[in-house]
Amino acid sequence: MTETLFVSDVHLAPERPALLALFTQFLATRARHAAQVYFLGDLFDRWIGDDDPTPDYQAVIAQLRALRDHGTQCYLMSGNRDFLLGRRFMHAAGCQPIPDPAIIVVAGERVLLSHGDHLCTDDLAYQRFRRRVRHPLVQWLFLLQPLARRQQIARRYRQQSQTATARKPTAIMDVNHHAVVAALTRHQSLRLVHGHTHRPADHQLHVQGQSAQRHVLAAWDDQRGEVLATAQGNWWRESVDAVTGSKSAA
Ligand code: LP5
Ligand code: MN
Repeated sequence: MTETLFVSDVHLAPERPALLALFTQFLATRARHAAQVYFLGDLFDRWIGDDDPTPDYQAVIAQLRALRDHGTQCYLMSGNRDFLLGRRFMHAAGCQPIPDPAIIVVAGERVLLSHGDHLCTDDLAYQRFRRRVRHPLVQWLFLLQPLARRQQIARRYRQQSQTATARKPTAIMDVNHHAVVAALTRHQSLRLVHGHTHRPADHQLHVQGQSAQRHVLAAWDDQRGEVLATAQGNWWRESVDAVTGSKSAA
């Protein structure tokens, strides 16, 4: 049976050893039984450039590479915290980069993949911030800075973001329904898989008179992660934890 897994918002960071261990275990065990794994953004809590020599990051790169060498194809989309993942990382980790959004065909069905942040169109302050940091010139200037300076800026952005999100109404930090319907319509798809909002759920909706699904992936924490899995047209969620894994229907 050919299985495809979807993972998002792991938020790996050197200061989170338990999470690194959980993810390492996932790559070495469950992920190896899948034909493909799609990482849909924010695999890292922050990414300041592929030249970062942090040993924990180098270990993750080696583990991703080992998964690929074992025969599992890894596809990687970047998110709002790790959008600076570049070609050097992808090559070293044996991951194939995919754009946001991306269309894949699974069991004959067109499935739309996205991190999800660009669908949060009601969060105007974030969309302004996003346009600024995604500008190639801004990124080029950032990458010219020494590593220590980049660490400092990234930490400051994360702090600013935590302060800003604590103050924002929760409704504006979710995806906008019209943006979701427009994206599915544009890409002629009836199934969307995304992360970012940290509100795991399986939503039913209607797109041009047809029934559609929106699967929201969960963020990982130190004790537990979650993957969405599909095989032969069936979709389900699996828990990833340090002791055992359990299944529930999507
Ligand atoms: O990720 P999450 O869920 O916490 O919040 C997001 C939005 N926040 C972000 C910011 C990231 O967390 C920080 C990314 C660090 C990346 C490291 C590389 C640095 C590269 C630099 C440039 C090339 O994406 C948050 C959304 C939320 O999702 C829900 O959708 O609301 O958006 C914000 O919080 C943005 C604020 O609304 C506006 C922020 C203004 C920041 C001003 C920065 C000043 C600091 C100056 C430092 C030099
Ligand atoms: Mn995100």
